[in-house]
Amino acid sequence: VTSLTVNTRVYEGQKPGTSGLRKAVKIFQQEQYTENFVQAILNALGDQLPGCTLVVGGDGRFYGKEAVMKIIRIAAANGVKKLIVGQNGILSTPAVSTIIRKYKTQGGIVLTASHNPGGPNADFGIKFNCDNGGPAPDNVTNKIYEITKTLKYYKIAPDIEVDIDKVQNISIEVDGKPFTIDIIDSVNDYVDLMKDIFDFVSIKKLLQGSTDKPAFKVLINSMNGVTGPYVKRIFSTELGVDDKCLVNIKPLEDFGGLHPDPNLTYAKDLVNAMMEGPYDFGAAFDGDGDRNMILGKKAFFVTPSDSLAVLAANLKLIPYFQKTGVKGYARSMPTAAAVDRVAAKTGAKFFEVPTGWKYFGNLMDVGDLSLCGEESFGTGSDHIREKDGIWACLAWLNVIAKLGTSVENILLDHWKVYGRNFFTRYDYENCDSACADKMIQGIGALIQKPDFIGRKLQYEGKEYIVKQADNYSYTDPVDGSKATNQGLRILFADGSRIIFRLSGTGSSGATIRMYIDSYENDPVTFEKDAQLVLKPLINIALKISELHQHTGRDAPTVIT
Ligand code: VG1
Ligand code: CO
Repeated sequence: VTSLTVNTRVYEGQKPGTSGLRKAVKIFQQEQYTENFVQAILNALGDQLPGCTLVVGGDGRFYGKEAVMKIIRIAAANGVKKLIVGQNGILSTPAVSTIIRKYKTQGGIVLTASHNPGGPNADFGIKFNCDNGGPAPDNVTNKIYEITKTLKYYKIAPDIEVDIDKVQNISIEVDGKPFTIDIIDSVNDYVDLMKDIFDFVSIKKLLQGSTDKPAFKVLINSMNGVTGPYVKRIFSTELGVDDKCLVNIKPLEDFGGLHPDPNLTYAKDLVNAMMEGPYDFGAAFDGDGDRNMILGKKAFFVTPSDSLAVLAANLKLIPYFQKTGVKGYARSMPTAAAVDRVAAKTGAKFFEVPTGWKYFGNLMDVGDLSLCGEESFGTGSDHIREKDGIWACLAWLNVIAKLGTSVENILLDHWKVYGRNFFTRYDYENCDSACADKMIQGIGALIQKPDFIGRKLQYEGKEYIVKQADNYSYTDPVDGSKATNQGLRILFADGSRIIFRLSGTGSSGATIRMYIDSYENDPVTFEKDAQLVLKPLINIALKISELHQHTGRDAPTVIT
């Protein structure tokens, strides 16, 4: 086949956010909109583009297959040598990272808006991952964005037809040069990696039970997202779990109307089933499979920040880390500081980075970081360069198999040793952008006042003394790159924190995130409700931010 060069017009606003370009499907469907962004990604590859290999796949949401076909035709016309494409266009985000690393490709294109709803009236997204398997860092996404602002044409080979629902290897000639499309099974490489990392024999024993131990009952919910086929293969085929305990495991283009974000609000189904049912362990994953929520018996909730700390403290129970050793731990800035205490106690290296998985990559690449996480239900390790929902679930099961005790007891034991970081996040979704900006400016001005440091903030008899307040910025210790404007922080003398930032993953309006973190080491508090313990700080945060006055909101959309 031969390729064409097609004149195009510039679309504004093709600026990737925290994790790729996310917009309404309708926006991506505009003539040449998707083509432009894909061409910009390829142009940003520069010298690496001719003859390169890229991975392509996504979370199965609406418009995904169409986007895959566009990418195939555009990549072919741009001198890409080979594309590795997930069957049906399906690859979870962790699977893309796995495949990029395993086959040493120059990168991958992930078609997902992650936890955002899908369908013709919801969201779509395109994300580029680099040759280390991780989300493109700021310098790359900035370059892509700059290119979109002046793009004049894209190249395409419109006559390429291929059935991406069939595993097959196709070689054709494009403008006289060889071009290969390798449609692969979506789950094989990922499952192989998991079996290398974890002790499947012990996990299977735990889940099946034995003569002296009843089976440990799990309930896994894929929220109609991409993890379905992975869950089916790992939990049913490999570990022998009854299919009845694996729910919503068929990927649907609109996620069956669900908001595929595994938290207490949007994964209410799982929470209810855990409350009522006989299950010892529950897990849910987001649309593209990189997030996880872990619940114990009777829906005992493990906060992501605690999940990270518990895994950190028990990492050596997992075969992979017995081999590689534990190099260091990290968390994103708003994540509660529970893992910090594990790092301090074990003497491991510790890092705090801005929100977004791309900031962990360099530390992993130089061998300083083994395990990291975010409060937003993201947990992962240096086995790949993305957070990994199924990995986190298996890590928990591996730890439970070795400790031989319940999720709740693991947490209680952990708090006894380290104390407990109470944490909550309030999300105010879809606020008016101008109002949200004004609120952030207001807080920014307040915390800059010279007398703000040392100020005593009170609520119902509880008093917090401001120790430090700033707009968080980060310098990458590996390449020296700087990220500024990463969230407003108020740090108190007792270690408690209030943080405000605006989301970078929404597709309309502004989402305000308010994060509250407070440490307690008195065992009588450990089993208390976080909302109660944090009430004074929550109210202080609402008051000083004037959130209600700015947004008109009385209550958050989601509390986690
Ligand atoms: C959110 C989370 C962040 C996460 C990002 C991508 O970003 O807060 O921790 O890395 O989503 O997750 P923001 O900018 O909206 O706060 V995923 O699973 O949507 O790729
Ligand atoms: Co995700």
